[in-house]
Amino acid sequence: MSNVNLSDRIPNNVDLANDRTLQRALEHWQPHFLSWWDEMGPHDFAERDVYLRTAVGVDAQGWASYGYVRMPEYRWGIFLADQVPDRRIGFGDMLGQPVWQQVPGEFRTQFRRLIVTQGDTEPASVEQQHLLGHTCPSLYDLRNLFQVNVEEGRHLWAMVYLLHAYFGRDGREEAEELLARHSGDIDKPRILGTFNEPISDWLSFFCFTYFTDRDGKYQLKSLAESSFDPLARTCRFMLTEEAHHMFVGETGISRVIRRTLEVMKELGTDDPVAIRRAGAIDLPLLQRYLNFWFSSSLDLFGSEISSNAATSFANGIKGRPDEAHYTDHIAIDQGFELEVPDGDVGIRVEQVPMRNAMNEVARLAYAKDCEMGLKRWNMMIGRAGHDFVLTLPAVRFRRAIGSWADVPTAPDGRRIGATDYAQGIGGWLPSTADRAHVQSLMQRVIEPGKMAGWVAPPDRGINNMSVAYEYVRL
Ligand code: BYC
Ligand code: FE
Ligand code: FE
Repeated sequence: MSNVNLSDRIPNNVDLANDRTLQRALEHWQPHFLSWWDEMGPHDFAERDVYLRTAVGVDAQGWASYGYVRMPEYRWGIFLADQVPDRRIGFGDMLGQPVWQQVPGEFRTQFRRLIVTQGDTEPASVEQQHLLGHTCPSLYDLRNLFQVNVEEGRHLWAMVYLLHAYFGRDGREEAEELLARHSGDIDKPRILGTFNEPISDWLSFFCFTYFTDRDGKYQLKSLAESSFDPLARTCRFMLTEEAHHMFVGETGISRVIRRTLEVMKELGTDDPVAIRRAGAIDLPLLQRYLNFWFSSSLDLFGSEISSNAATSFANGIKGRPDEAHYTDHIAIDQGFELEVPDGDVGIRVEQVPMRNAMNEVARLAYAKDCEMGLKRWNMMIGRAGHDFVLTLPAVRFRRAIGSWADVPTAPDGRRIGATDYAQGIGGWLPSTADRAHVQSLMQRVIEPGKMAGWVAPPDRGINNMSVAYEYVRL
């Protein structure tokens, strides 16, 4: 079951060869995917050999194989984590009943919407990163970008498989639409806000993989609890790939900080102007990038009070991340204390039925996870003898979705007047000058082992190879 035949036209562990109709439908979609990749995927590197890992099975030991691959020849396939025998519904009104191998008709619309929303983010991120290869700070980083890109492409395959296999004609139509919407397109944008933001520099890429891929982790954890077993199994396997994406973000930001600290030491100053002149990224600039990407990613969890979330939980469609960590999986007579805006400047606590607050429960678990990197980064800064502290803004800062949408708050969560907000926001988010500085650093470095001047080398290479390995043959 676990092993996958990579010579199949569509590698899979779902016995595709024995479902000719489904196989034909996916083989019909495959060339559409490939021409989308050709047009919207990494610009200009189609002919290059890239040292990539490819999924070859789904067991913990040997799921990945490493080797040189040209990206258009990457073996995108369909991999579901192994079925858990006698798996039972883990939450909601049907707790304890057997999970579903088919989508119950009454929940079809909700499932389709969730799968389409999830599926939409995957190709969106590839589109956002379309041009980054041209300005890579090293071959090591270039390879990591492409690894993330091919795996997001595979995540699209994961959702398209579900749409084709379980949603008939509308599923096939949705699969086409996943290739027709485009990030930032005025007429046909991607569904969720963050996935229409440009990622035109590598600092944004590191922030995106730290914050936005981590939203992916939490959403996938929620969907991995689903009673619709094929969805749960797909998401469980996707989570194993997601870990590397967040690694790229966390180590990327760490390396930026390490380099900045070196420059601060060499110059004997923390003056941003001097640091910029020396070709590095000052910590206040980094803070503004963190503010931007964290607040944008928080919106991806939806509204604090959501009847959609309550219905999904009640019906066993979408659980909480790490549902097993809770004791009460029905959550029918629990409440959640939510801080909401009150009048012009106040805040009051509102009692919300727990099920309606499930988006917020997931968001808070996510925010806590985001703190871990900041702790590590602040330790580095402290150890270098500086008292600068990076912080995450409050979860209600700069929100565009939910109870705090368009409510002016300072990064520390204080409510402020609209004028103060308008005056402050320029200093809380990356300014035009910040972006121009970062952009000016984006000079491509492609000599094996060499790094751009704004980022320190990684501690180690990929798959036990040295940092100086030729990760992409140009
Ligand atoms: N932008 O009751 P509400 C990843 C919509 S990232 C625009 O508040 P609900 C990845 C919402 O659709 C993980 N619209 O929320 C990372 C709804 O619209 P309708 C992606 C938004 O229903 C990096 C309305 O507002 N996975 O994998 O609980 C690289 C009110 O809905 C936004 C998922 O999102 C927004 N930010 O939905 C690559 C999981 N937020 O129906 C990949 C699947 C909400 O009224 N999706 N809306 O027209 C879901 O679970 C849910 O759709 C949401 C929240 C989490 C988005
Ligand atoms: Fe993904
Ligand atoms: Fe990801």
